[in-house]
Formats: sequence, structure tokens, C-alpha cells
Amino acid sequence: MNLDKEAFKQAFIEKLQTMYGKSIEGASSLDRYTTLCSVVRDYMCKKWILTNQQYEARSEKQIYYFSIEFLLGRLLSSNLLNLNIRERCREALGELGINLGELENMEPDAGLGNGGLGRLAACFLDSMASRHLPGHGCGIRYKYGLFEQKIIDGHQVELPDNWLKDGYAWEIRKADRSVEVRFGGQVRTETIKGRLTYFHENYEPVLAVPYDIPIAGYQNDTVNTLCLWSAESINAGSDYSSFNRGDYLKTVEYKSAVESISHILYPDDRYPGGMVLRLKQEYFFVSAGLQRIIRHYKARHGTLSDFADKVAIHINDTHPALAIPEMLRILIDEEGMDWDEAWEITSNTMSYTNHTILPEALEKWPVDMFKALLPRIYLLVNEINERFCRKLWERYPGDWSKIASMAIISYGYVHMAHLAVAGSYSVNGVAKIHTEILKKQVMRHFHEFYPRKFNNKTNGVTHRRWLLNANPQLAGLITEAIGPSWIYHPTDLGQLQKYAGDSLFQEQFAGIKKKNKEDLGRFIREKLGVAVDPASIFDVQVKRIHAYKRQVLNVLHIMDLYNRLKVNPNLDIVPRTFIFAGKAAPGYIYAKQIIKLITTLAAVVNNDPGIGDKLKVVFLENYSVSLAEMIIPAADVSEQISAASREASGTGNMKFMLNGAVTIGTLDGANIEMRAEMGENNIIIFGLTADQVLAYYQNGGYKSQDEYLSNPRIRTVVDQLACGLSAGPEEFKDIYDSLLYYNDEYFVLKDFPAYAAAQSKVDSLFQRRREWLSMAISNTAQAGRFSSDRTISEYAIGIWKIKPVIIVDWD
Ligand code: 26R
Repeated sequence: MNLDKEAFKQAFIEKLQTMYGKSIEGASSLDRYTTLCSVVRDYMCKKWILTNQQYEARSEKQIYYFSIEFLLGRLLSSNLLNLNIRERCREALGELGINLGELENMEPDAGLGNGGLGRLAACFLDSMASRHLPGHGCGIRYKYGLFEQKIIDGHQVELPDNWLKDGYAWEIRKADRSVEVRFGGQVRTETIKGRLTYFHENYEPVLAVPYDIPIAGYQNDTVNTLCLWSAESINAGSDYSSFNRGDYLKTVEYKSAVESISHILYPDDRYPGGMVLRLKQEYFFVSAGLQRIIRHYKARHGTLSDFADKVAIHINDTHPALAIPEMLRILIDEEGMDWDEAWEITSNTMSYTNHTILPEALEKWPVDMFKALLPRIYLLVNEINERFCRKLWERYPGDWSKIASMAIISYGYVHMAHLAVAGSYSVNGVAKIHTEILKKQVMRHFHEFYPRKFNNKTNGVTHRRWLLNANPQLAGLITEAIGPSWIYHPTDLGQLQKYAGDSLFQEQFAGIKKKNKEDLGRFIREKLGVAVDPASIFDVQVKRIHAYKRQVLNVLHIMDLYNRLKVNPNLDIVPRTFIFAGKAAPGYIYAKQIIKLITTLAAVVNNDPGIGDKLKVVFLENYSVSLAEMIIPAADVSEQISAASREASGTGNMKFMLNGAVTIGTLDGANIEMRAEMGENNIIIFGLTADQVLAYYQNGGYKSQDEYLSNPRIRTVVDQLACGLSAGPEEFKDIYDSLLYYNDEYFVLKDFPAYAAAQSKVDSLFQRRREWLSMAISNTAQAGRFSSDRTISEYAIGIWKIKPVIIVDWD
């Protein structure tokens, strides 16, 4: 399809007529937005079909990335950019009197994820398509994404995220590819021709309907697929339907129970399990996805014997780990394979990524719940467990405690990580230090048993969304200086290093940062009525609110700074604007108190005439991908201050680095590898190391009350939590108690002095303007390794064994 400016105008006008029966003048902004998406989608569709045809024709291995979250954000502007029609489209719309940016802002975020894990999955889709890799996503089409956060009276309030209310322009419903997923019921066995055969009976059937979303690569004609499954009730005409038997109320009940499966994204990234609906979601999309893949494969190849050579399936954290027993079920019960062959194919198809070592976040399901919901899958997990434990017994005869600690089913629970490790050929962590901790601590027995399964794949982010798209002026400056090759080969950003000390380039770089800060400043003023000074240091911590991420450390330091300014109004500091954003899990009281603490502190600081412009604190509500795209390019300082060893990798850290913010951070997750790339003079590191933290956890020896008693600055701010800042002793009680009475699990008080010193260093470095700009430029220059293009090609080569397939569109 030729889409020059005139053709585009024509297509737009015609689409508006056929979809809405309207002329440009009569169309609302929503009409225009939907029309534009539709024109763009039509343009993608030809490449989409072509891509699939060429994958099939060349019979190359394909990979399916199974993830319970895909945090896509907006797609219009990235699609325009990837399809290379942005400028044409802007001009054409302009001639029709329509502003492209305005339409781009109409798009709701697809917020189908909580944070790091879901956004990583979205970056991976972009990189797979952009690197010509035949890779697709499989997940859930939640009717409600992550809740919308409102701050009311300083507190977080959650509202439903009804992102589909005006329809979703990028999806295509493929009703003819629907499959059935079965829950509950019983398993009956029968020996048929000498073979023990399993029949799943009296189950509740659920219809899984796929919605496909095209994922365009960067200017390369590849369009991959993200398949999101929606739960629907089986037709009223079918055998199962109580409607058929005339029971109207039962039918309605059944229908709404079924649809609840894909109703809502669980807003938790802390305590797993307990909720049967969550387990239903996990099995639902995994079963549907596998059935579609296997059905399609069989239709083409006739046999499944070479399946593992042609298909790779990736399990993003343990949430999709039921793919392992589900694939066994299909191969054994439906395809008639014996156990050994089915196991061989399955375990050569599956690979698994671990994203957290926090013990409370490791998934486990009560056996009784599991058995009742998934009776056949339970039997298969049981068999996997028995065979696995037998092998362990051969290797460690008599070592019951070791075997019990590794078993898939033990003490009344199904341990999902153990299932994922036993059933896949590759297990990876997401940053070097994280993989080492997995190998040496959390999964040390598994690593000893399967040393070759374990490997590292350090995370990355798509530099196209996070630099090219989010910060177009900086992208333009970079291209002016070193040419455009960095867009394809992000490590070419390294060529910027020679400009780090170049005063002209520094000033251009600074000018863009200033403009981004002005834009954000205007937004803050509109939203919060707070005037912030673009000349102040924009010091940013945006991420989920969580104890281990230590927003409290940041807050205590701001309180300390405020106290010092009160005592000494002439304290020589660079004015600072502390910017926070992030959501708390709705049931996580401690995290909600942190939000209230930040907003309370903001009210005090921002309204203190004695402080003036020296200090501002803002909490921006409803953190999302699109808000991040505005905040990150405006940051001077990036706060990556988790308690060492707790943050598996972090990916926000990489987005800030790419946009030339200087990190203040601990030696945790990918911060360590960022430091190695840019050199220790370009990052500000403080605090305990992971080894020190882990040694404290193992041997004890830390007493937070000692820090409190021996350091008057700490004592003052901790006391202010209990009275002074708070409305009453209850308001921040969980935070206060965690610091003093639960021995400060994340070493906030222990790291406080080092953090305060590091913050003074930030202040003095910022005053040495040229040195600071050189640091900022070096950050951007050395960020190339943290592109998800690098990550994804490591997965492709090291785990999935897939090759690029160049798509040719002859037009
Ligand atoms: C409730 C339970 C089942 C659950 C636990 C944890 C659900 C969701 C999560 C989210 C975790 C797995 C997550 O997002 N982890 C983050 O993954 C990022 C991508 O690898 C890392 O960068 C980040 O450090 C890690 O916290």
C-alpha cells in the first residue's frame, strides 16, 4: 500500500466517512483519533500478513513469550515511527487542520501490567520485531488494567481503569481461533488397549477468544503478533449450557463467573496465591495459547515430533509455569504420546526467567485449591514431582531435607518456581548479581543439580521508545553529532563519548534538558498548582512503592535537608525539586503510608515561606508508561536506592541513563553493570553491598536502634515520623515501627549517613556545571548495552536458538 501524503489524506477522509458517517468538520477528537489508528492499522495489516507468510514459508523456528502482563503504554506514536510514516502523517493531518500530537494524547495507555516485569515484556516485543526475530507474545486481555491512582487528601485512592470503554484500535478479534479451556470436574481413568487413559469429566468449559495486536518492528517490514486472550461463556446452543435446559438464572451466573477470569489485572507484586481467580487466569491463558500454537503447528507439520526444534516457549516468571503440565496433557491425553516422549519435547521447548528473589513473592498454591480447580493438571504435576524426587534421591540418597526443599509439591503447596526449573531447559536471572544470588543462594540446590541450565540475561529497555520517541530533541542532537546508526546499533551511542567534554555540545545537551524540565514544570503546575524552578535539580524517584525500593530513605533525607535549612537558612545548596510517582498495591498498608508521608511532607515544605524555592516536593499521581515518557527525559538525578541484593535488575535505571540523568544508587541489580559501562566517576554509589546485606540476613548483627540512638540527625527525622509531621501517632506507624521495632529489614537507617553524603556530592557536582554535563553525556553515551535489542539477541542466540528472518515487502 502506497501511503504518500495525498493518499493518506484520502484514506483518512474515506475512513472517517465509512466508520462514522462524518466529515472532518463534524468529527469529534475521538472520531479522528480512532480513524487515524484505523488507517495506520490498515497500513500495517499487509505487512502483518506478509510477515506470517514468510515465517511459514521459511519454516524458521519461532518463539512465544508467555507473560501474564504486557505493559504496552500507547502505541500510536511508536507505530507511526516504526512504520516510518510519522512526518507524512503529521503533514497530511496538518493540511486537514488536525494536530497529530493532540490525537496521540487521546490514546489510553494499555496498562496491562504492574511494573518492571510487564514493561520488560513490552520492550522485548519491540526489540524482537525490530531485530527481525520471529517472536510473539501471549497474555491476557484484561478488561480492566492496573487501577487508576488518584491522590485525595494525600492518600492513594484506586479507581477502575476502564481502558476499553471506547474500543481498542489496535486489536483484532479472531473468534474463529477460539479454544476451550476446562476447569474443575473430576478425572476418570480407564485402561484402553493396555494403556491407562485419562478422562476429564463434569468440568466447567470456558471459551478463550484471542485478540491479536500487531507489533511493528522499526522500519523493517516485520509485524509480529501479541495475542491476548479474553474469557467468554460457551454458546447458549451448546451441550454444556444450562440455558439449553431452561435454567436462565444459572446461565447468567455461569456467564459472569466465566467472564470474571479476564476481568481484572491483579494489582499485586508482593504476596502470591490464595486467590483462586488468579490461578484460573494463569491456567486460562497458558492453556489457550498452547492449544493455538500446537493446533496450528500440527495443521502444518502433521506431527509434533520436531516441535522443540521449531517452537520455543518462554515463561516470564512463574505465572505461566503451568505451560509445562499443560503441554504434557495435550501431548499425552490428546496426542497419545507416552510420558518420556512428551517430557522430552516439553522440557526442550520451555525456558524460564526468574524476576525476583524476595521470598514473599515466590509463587506457591495450596494443593487442595489446585487439585479442585485443575484435577488433571494436578495429577501431571504430581507425576513430574515423583519422577523429579526419584532422580534427586538417586543423586542424594537419604538427604531428605535437601529433597524436601527442592520438591515441587511439599508441605501442602505446589511450588511454581521448582516446577519451572524442573520443566525447562534454561533458567535465567535478569542481571549479573541477581543470577549469582540465584545460583549461590536462593536456588543453590537446583544449580548444583542442573549447573548448565542457569544463565544470565541482563535486562534492557527499548531505546526507540525511551529515547527516540520520548526525547525527540535529544535524539535529534545525537543524530546530528554521530549520525543515525545508533537507532539500529545502540552501542554506537558510545561515539558520543568524545563530546562529553565539548562545551558546545554540552550547552546543546543542557538546553534540551532545560526544555524538558520546563515542559514537566508546566505539567506539575497544572496538575498540582506547585511552581517548580527548572533551574533546580530535578531529583526523581518513580517506580512501584515498595519497602525494599526504599522511598523512605529518600524521604528521610529530604526531612533532614529541610531540618538543616530551618536551622541554617543560608545553607549553601542548589535548589532541588524532589519528584515522586508510583502506585502502591491496594492492600499494602505500609506502601500507602509512604504515599501519605510524601504528600504530607510536600505540603509542609512547599508552603514554608522560609524555604522558598530551595526545596520542593511533588508526588505526581497515576504513574504510567506515558507519564514516565514525560518525566524521565526531564530528570537530572535518578534515584535507584534499593537495599542491595533486593532489586533483581531494575529497568527504570536504564531509561534515566539513556536520557542523561545521573544515578544515585546502591550496588544492586543492573546499577552494577551500568557503573561498569560508564565508569565510577559518572555514577554516585553509596551504601551496603549485597554481600554485606546477605551476611546480616544470615548472621544477624544489625541493630537499627543503635543507628537511631547514636546519630542525632537520624533520631530527629525518625521522631518526626511519630510526631511533628504526622497528624497523630498512628498515621505513619507502620513505617516508624518497621524502622525501630522490626529492626529495619531494608537497612534504611544503616545506609542513611552514606546516602546523605552521596546527596551532598550530587549537590557539589551539579554546581560544577561542566563536570556535571560531562557525566550526563557519558551516561547517554554508555547506555547502548542496556538496549533490549542486546538483551533480546542474547536470548535468541543463547536460549531460544532462533535466527532473524528478514521480511521483504516488494512494494
Ligand atoms: C504476587 C506475585 C505472584 C508477584 C510477585 C512479583 C507478581 C508480580 C511480581 C512482579 C515481579 C516479578 C517484578 O516485576 N519483578 C521485577 O522484574 C523486573 C524485570 O526483570 C526487574 O527489573 C525488577 O528488578 C524486578 O523487581
